[in-house]
Amino acid sequence: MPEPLIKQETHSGIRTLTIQRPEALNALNLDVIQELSAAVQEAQSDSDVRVIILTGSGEKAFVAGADIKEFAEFDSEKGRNLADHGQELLFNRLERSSKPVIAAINGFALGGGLELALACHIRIASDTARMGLPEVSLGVIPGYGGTQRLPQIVGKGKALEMILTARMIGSEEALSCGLVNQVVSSDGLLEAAQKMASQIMKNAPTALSTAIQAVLAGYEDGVNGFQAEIECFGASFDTADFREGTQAFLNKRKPEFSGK
Ligand code: DAK
Repeated sequence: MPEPLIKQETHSGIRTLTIQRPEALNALNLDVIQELSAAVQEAQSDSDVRVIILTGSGEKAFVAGADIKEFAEFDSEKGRNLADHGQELLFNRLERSSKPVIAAINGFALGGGLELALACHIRIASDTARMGLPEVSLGVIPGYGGTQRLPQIVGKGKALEMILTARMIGSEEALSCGLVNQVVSSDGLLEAAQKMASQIMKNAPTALSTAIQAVLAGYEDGVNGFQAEIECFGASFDTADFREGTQAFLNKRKPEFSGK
């Protein structure tokens, strides 16, 4: 049996997915995209999983981009179809995950690798991480949502600077422009991601997923985010988690959320 491309580990409600192609700096080929998509789907339907952490194997790279050897042969039709398919299969699925997803960026996050991290809800980087969208240096543009999600996160000006210069930035610059939420030392990266996951997990699962949905609604074409928030807010009152959260507060005890 060949080694799986995605290692899956679960501890205390946290599912860690590790991309394992260290010989190619965890570059995203179609097999990785498919396996990772299946692993994300599995984590969604596993009731033991509350938060997902995504990282890369080895100390050098989170993901050094789409696999250049693989996409070097593509023509315009294949490129367009794969962008469409890949975005739906993995990147949109990650972003729309009802369970919070944290990217633990342990090294290079370039091109499709940075786009993968951008599709996660929270990014924590090691102080050695290097991030960028170098696609234009290869004669293409970001094709897994980078031209859309990067400006949403860092603003149009910084995003255009990063995309047009193809320059890699370090963790501190990434922190200062809001690309990452936190920077920690390499050896403390997973621990920091787990700590953030544990803090998130104290909260009601139904409220977490509804909050993600409401935030994303504001970025959807033709959707009024404020109206979506009103709907999501109203729906929260019908959950067992809402009843448990408020009762626990009133009875001065810790809530035990069922996720229902
Ligand atoms: N693809 C394939 N192999 C890669 C790779 C990549 N993106 N990045 C690194 N590798 C491989 C190297 O070829 C090398 O393999 P061997 O030669 O040992 O067999 C091994 O990983 C170690 O890399 P280096 O020897 O280069 O390591 P260094 O420390 O010297 O340099 C580096 C590290 C990250 C600076 C360098 O490896 C590098 O510049 N890598 C490429 C970065 C890059 O340009 N990434 C691609 C960005 S473009 C699409 C949608 C989206 C995209 C494409 C298509 N469709 C929908 C169709 C996205 C495109 C991109 O991501």
